[in-house]
Amino acid sequence: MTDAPDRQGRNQGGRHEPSDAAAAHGDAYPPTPAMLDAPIDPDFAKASEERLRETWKTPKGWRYWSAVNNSEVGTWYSLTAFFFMLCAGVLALLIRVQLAVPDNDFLPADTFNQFFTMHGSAMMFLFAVPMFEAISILLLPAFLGARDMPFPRLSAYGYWCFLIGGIFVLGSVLFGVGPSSGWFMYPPLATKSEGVGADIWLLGLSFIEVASIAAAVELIVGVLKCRPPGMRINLMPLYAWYVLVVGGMILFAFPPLIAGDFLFELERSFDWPFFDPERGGDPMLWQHLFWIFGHPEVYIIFLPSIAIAAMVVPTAAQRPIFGYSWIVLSAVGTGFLSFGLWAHHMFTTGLPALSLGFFSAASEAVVIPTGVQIFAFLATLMVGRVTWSVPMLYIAGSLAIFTAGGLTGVMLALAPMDWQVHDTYFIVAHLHYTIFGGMVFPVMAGVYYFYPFFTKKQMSPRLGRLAFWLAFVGFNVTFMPMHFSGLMGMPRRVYTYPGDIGWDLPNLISTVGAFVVAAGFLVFAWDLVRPKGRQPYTARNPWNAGTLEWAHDIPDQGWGARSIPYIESRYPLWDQPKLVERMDAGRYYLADAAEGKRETLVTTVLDAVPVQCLRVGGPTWITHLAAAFTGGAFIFPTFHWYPPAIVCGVLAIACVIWWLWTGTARPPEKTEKEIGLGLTVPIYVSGPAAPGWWGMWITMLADATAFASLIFGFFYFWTSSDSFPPEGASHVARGWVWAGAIALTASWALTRGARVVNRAGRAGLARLALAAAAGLTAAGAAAMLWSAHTAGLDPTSHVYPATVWAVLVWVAVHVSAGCIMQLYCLAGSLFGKLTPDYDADLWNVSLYWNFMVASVLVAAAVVDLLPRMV
Ligand code: HEM
Ligand SMILES: [Cu+2]
Repeated sequence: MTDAPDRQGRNQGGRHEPSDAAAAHGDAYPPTPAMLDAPIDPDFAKASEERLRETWKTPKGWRYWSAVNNSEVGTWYSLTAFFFMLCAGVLALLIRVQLAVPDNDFLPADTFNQFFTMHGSAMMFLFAVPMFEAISILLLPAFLGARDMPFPRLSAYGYWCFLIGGIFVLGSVLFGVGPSSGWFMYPPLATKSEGVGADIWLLGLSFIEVASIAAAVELIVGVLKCRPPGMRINLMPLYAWYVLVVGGMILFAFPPLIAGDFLFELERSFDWPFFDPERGGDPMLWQHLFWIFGHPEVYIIFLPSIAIAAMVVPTAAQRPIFGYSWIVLSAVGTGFLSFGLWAHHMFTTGLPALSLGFFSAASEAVVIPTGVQIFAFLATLMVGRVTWSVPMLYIAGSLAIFTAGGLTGVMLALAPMDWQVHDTYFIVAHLHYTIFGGMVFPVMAGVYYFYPFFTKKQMSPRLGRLAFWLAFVGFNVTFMPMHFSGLMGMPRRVYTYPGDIGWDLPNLISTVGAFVVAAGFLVFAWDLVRPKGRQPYTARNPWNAGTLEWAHDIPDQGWGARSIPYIESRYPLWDQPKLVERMDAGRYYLADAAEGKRETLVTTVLDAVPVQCLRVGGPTWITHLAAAFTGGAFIFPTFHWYPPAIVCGVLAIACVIWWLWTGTARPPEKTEKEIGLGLTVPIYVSGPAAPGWWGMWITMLADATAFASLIFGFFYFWTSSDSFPPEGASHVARGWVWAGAIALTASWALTRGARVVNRAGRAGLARLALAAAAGLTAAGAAAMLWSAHTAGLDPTSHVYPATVWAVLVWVAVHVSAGCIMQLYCLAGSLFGKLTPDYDADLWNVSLYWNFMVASVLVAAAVVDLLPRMV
């Protein structure tokens, strides 16, 4: 079948690639067996090994915390996410204690509200999504034989943001000021709620979402640009495909929520009435924005676990996965479909019948790609010789639980069923069945499976089985009865209930079950952290897996792979017999660190032909500072302390500038470098071949999605309300809006022009263009804001002026960032960081401005033209 790994058709150069990339290497690429067997000088091999070790060594002592390498950051990240999960789990136990018996007064009502809100929010935002990113940061470079992620300092920054934000959000319940309106924060309950709880939720979680998006960008670029030579896109391990799909989903799912948070916080802090019906607002807009995020979120959580299963299953069956391309297609399909389902969370809000039908059908349809993936796994297991390892046990348990959750999901996707059980414990049962089956058990399987990879030690199979049975039985004892209490009418989010309506028994059983689950997690956690010092190192590839990560060194080395291999198969360890031996001998690429700089290989997107030797950042403290100040900029506004927030914001920007200036796109000491096997590649690349350019593109997709969500809000009000704009409302001053738009368009043209003339060697002209562009940007941003101010638009009076202001403020802030970038390039040109040959910064900044000019024009049209149309 077409699915079999193709071992003949090596890199012929894809159509969309610089197809000459492979040809440019001539006879040197791909490597022939003769080249790979050529003798190497043992002294040189030893010396290069030493240099490599020195370059990649992890700092010792307190400097350890300045590390940025993916193995350190990934470990901290996953342990932190696991810790947050345990905290959220303790809250769940307290909830269950309160609900164990009727009329209980163990927790006061408000505390109970804070606990379930924090339980849900922490599980979703501090555990489920970050856990995927953490595990991926940890594993991805190993899957790809890369030395590190393409932007290691960005991962470190993301981690420190996550830690600060997580402690801040979770800590609020300790002081009794946590959010209490449920994990989806519906207005008007949440807009009107007293205290800082809702602000902590909005700002703290936005901060974490920004970090999540940063990690997603990095993971996507890692998959696209940092694969080993020869690993064409259809030879990638399935996990990498899932990273691509899930990363893409994060890019499109989180920004609507961030846009919603932005509007919500403007309402809470400054009384701009987006969700207040008395002044034209509409609480339903929040529900849409939340669930456009919230439903894909479910799949963002679930697909990575499928990805883990896709790595465990072939190993357990000892044969290649069945239906590779079908699995990839279904994963992509699930990703797309999941964006079309959000309204099934809103079946009871009085949507039109047609929408109900559409969203109901779409919700049923998503079963198909999900089913394809599960059947592909079952088929692989059926034709293979399955070894019942502990990871397989967890996978089997997860399939059973997930299927049960999927079945109740199919029931709920029918609107009439949903009307009956909406907001009851039936939903609580359903959501935990899907989440435990779709995330918790697969992650535990992954931990057992990959533990020998991380630590070179084994977890105990005996404890593993014990933990599994406790968690599995406890889980069903907890959540199965909730189906019945739900059908009996017990609403979710109630802190107590009377004793005479038959809810006591199922609730008591649930509480007992919850403690059994907790016991299972404790056994698991103990097995995870118990000292294993005296245990001997495991074998190198203890499960006899076929994928590249198991070629790792024992004991661990910071360099990841001694040399970066040439890959010809999906299961190189099974199909390329001499691979590991040659990797270890340093026969492949980048076996040396001659200049003592951390380097990894960049390849083309489709065919993985080497195109660049990328220098990546090493240990630093600047990321911690940047994260702390970013945290301040988000955290102070929760308490309405704006001056310190502004100071923190400015300092955060200063840190980021310093970090980019000193650590990225520095002109190298030589243009090209020999990377082994007779191959020479450039060290510095700008434009579409460079990872940084891809990083900018992908970031801007997320940013554009957030902007599109704001515009969606505008259209939503415009179409669903007849007082938008209200009669006799004043509009923005047309002349000023368009003057601003023209200035900003000119600024965009000048930035692009600067790139062209700089390339042509006319640096002076480029500087002039950049200086003029920066001036025009400032003027343009001011003109756009002025257009609303001078027309006397009062954002607190009605949702119409508020929405206009929100769009204009968004644009003004973004172009101001663009102004800083223009000045950054200008300074780069003046101080020799940016030259006609080394102009990556200017490429990235003009790419940013392409997006800016589009949003400026859309904004001008929307605020000026749309409202005057009848
Ligand atoms: C020992 C494990 C767990 C137990 C005993 C548990 C228990 C509960 C209970 C009883 C509720 C309903 C609270 C109420 O409506 O009053 C709830 C809600 C929720 N749980 Fe869990 N849970 C567990 C694990 C998880 C996990 C692993 C996740 C996700 C990764 C999760 C996500 C949620 C969410 C999103 C809600 C909804 C919160 C809200 O209504 O705002 N739970 N949980
Ligand atoms: Cu959904």
